[in-house]
Amino acid sequence: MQDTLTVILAGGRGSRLEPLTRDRAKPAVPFGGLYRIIDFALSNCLNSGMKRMLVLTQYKAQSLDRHLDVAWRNYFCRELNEFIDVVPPQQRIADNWYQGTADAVYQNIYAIERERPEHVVILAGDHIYKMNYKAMVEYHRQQDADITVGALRATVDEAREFGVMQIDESQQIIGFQEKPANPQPLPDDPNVCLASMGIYVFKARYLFEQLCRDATNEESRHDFGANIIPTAIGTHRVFAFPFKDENRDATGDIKREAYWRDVGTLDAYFEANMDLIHVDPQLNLYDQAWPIRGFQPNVPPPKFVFGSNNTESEGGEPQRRGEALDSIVCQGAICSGGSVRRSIIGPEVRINSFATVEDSILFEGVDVGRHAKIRRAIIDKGVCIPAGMQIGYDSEQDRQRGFTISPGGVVVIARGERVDTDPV
Ligand code: ADQ
Ligand code: ADP
Repeated sequence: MQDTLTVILAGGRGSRLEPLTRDRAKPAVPFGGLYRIIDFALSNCLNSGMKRMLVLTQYKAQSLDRHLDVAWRNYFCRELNEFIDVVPPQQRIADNWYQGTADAVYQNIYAIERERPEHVVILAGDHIYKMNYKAMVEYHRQQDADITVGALRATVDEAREFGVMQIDESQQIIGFQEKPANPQPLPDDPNVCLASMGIYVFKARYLFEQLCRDATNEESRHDFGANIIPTAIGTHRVFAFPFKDENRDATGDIKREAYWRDVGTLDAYFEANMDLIHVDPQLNLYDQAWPIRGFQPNVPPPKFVFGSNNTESEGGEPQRRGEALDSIVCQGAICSGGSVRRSIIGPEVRINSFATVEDSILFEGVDVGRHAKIRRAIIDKGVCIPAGMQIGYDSEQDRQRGFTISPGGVVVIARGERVDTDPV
């Protein structure tokens, strides 16, 4: 893969994930306790032997930047021509903010050309899936393709949010519409379309030519899905590569249903996290054959204690027990006399005596006070929940407190939000 350079688009705003994206880009949003969303694309790269990477950031990049630094830098050895370089917006050839995904790559064309790649892999940094990109690059070479587009099956409803393509019997793409109002289904199934995953392999020379041409086209939105791909259909060799899932079950077999998630909304994000705590989750994080790497903070192991200073009289209260069931609990967390069910507990969280946490996601450093009760909530980094407070039990009250409530009824408390004790 030495002649291949990978460009990861990590500038997406993720506005539908607000308030989790208030201070960070979507790829930097924590996932599954230990990970950030971008860790899936990066782990796929590492597992595929792709170790020459540019990460293009734009929107609120500091959190992402720090994460890449602490979690990823050490996997790359510059002396072996391996690197993960974060390219912040100020080093670019024009002053303006990126206009679209193709513009983001065009503005970094010198950084890409400098590496003299034969092929450029362009990935999105905000999807959760396991995939071997090496197979896609090999396919691209075999087909002598100018562009290869990652493709997955989507329902006609879902397809309105995607690029939709039509292929011939040799998998050459003969039609491509970006986010069509009436997606064209596959000939053999009226309910299913072939959707673009927004990941591409380009012949480098062809990419450079197209980006330069597109940059001077005033009609263009400078976007891969809207402009670059449709323009190439019919005149160049553009092929679809069917998504090849690397997600295995506990016995090591590839799962029957392919796993790929956008987690673009709070409810989709919540459900994808909750899947992880099922006995047999759709996404297997424990498969050594395709490891997903994240940031392992150097803090002590998680600890569960009955509750210190256990002298207070708590008449009529159930016994305090520090326990977690059907949950993921990260390093540095202490569950001291509180009870956790079906939840994801991030690093260095504190659950204090008599507190209960159910069906929730607690990010790093959240502190849950004594007797607090939390249900169906996502609580961002460092938020302190005062003693006795109930969250997720009365949505009107939660709204009045200034919390976000998703359409599916999940309460979301933003990073840095001060949660005051309710007035009596
Ligand atoms: P969208 O989902 O609309 O469509 P888009 O918003 O263009 O995706 O973002 C693609 C990727 O680029 C994301 O990873 C995002 O974070 C990143 N990004 C967006 N703007 C950026 C910028 N200015 N700078 C850096 N990074 C940026 C695309 C395709 C569809 C395809 C779907 C699949 O256009 O054809 O079906 O992805 O999700
Ligand atoms: P976020 O709210 O997304 O966690 P941060 O910038 O606080 O944003 O953290 C991003 C990443 O940087 C995380 O992996 C975090 O552990 C790490 N990090 C946070 N603070 C520091 C620090 N002082 N030094 C080094 N790394 C840090």
